Amino acid sequence: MRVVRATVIVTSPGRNFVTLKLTTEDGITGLGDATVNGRELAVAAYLRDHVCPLLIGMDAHRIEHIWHYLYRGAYWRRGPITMAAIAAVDTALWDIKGKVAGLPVYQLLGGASRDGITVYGHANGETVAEVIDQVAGYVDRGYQAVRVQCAVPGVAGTYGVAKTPGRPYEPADGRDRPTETVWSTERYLDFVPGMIAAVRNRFGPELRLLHDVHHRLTPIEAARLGKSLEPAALYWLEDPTPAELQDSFRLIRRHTTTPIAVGEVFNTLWDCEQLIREQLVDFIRASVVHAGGITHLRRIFSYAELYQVRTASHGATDLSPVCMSAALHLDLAVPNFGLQEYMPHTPETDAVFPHGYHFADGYLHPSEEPGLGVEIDEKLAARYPYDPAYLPVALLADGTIHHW
Ligand code: CS2
Ligand code: MG
Repeated sequence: MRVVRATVIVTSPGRNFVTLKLTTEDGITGLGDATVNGRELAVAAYLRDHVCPLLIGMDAHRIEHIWHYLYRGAYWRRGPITMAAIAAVDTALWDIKGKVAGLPVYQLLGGASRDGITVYGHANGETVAEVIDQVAGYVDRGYQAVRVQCAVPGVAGTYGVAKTPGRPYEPADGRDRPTETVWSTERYLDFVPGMIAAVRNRFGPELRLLHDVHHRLTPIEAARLGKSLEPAALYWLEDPTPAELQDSFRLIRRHTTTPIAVGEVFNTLWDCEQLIREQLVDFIRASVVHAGGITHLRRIFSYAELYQVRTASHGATDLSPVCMSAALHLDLAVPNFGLQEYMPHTPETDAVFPHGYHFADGYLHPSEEPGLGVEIDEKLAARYPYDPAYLPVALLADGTIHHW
């Protein structure tokens, strides 16, 4: 079953998405997400110029072989751009295989290990009272887990807090260059434990509470934060410190039992091999689109299973409904599923990517359609041309560029 067409679709229904569409000789199509927030056109070019021409004539059934052709065969391995491109090809091939088999992809991965996917929502606000209101809204809608972020007093433009209440705090909004925000570790560390304690006191012990640091702390600062949050029994503390140096998580571990989640910027197993093997983290947040597709993410999750590390795939709005759909099929099948992030897309995005996954009673359920159960309305997509946008940068008061 040969691939006869490979097209890259760039569309911006409220934010930018890059999608690969593969077509086989018998007219079956498959979709893959290739979006890298703020660097979208780099992946589009990598796909169009270097990958799509190679796919024409290949047997669409040989998913594992094609994955290695693009990875081992390329000399230049890893990195977000390469791995997002490989991910898109891989995801589209699983979609095609499901359609050919007449089965949803999770059935090809071993079938359902659970009845639904537990997801967490995003509560964020300018004040603790606003955050508490938002958490209450999620609890009312049946959510069992909520991430809490609050504007830090005196830190203008705290990342993770929506400018328009109820809208995603994303998309990236720096049109010509990144917006500049100011970061203060001192104010942040002073404020966050009290904010989270207030939410915990209001909602009791059962609700799973999460908090994302976005890599802003040094290892010892992260250790201090983890320790101070122990009474609040967080479900996880996310990205407490940049993870290039995997050893730094040993230092955090030495000081706190607060569970740690990392990995939304990881691209392969090699980015987290030590973190998992030494049990330095509790949740692995790698995603289908940024970690080489279903094939490679499944490998990461299987490795994590050996060490009792659970899955927690990234699911922000810069990952398209194609990626969300693929994540849900994998989440349903793997034995060590932990929690799935779920930030609903805007109605404009949902219209461009009609999909069958749906939320009910605190769980997301993948589509039962053959394949991934998501399509792209190309006519509608064409009405939303690429719109340049950058994520913000954070600076210290003296102008030093701080970590993302
Ligand atoms: C965040 C994301 O969802 C998360 O946990 O860290 O909002 C992240 O900042 C964006 O996806 C960046 O592209
Ligand atoms: Mg995060």
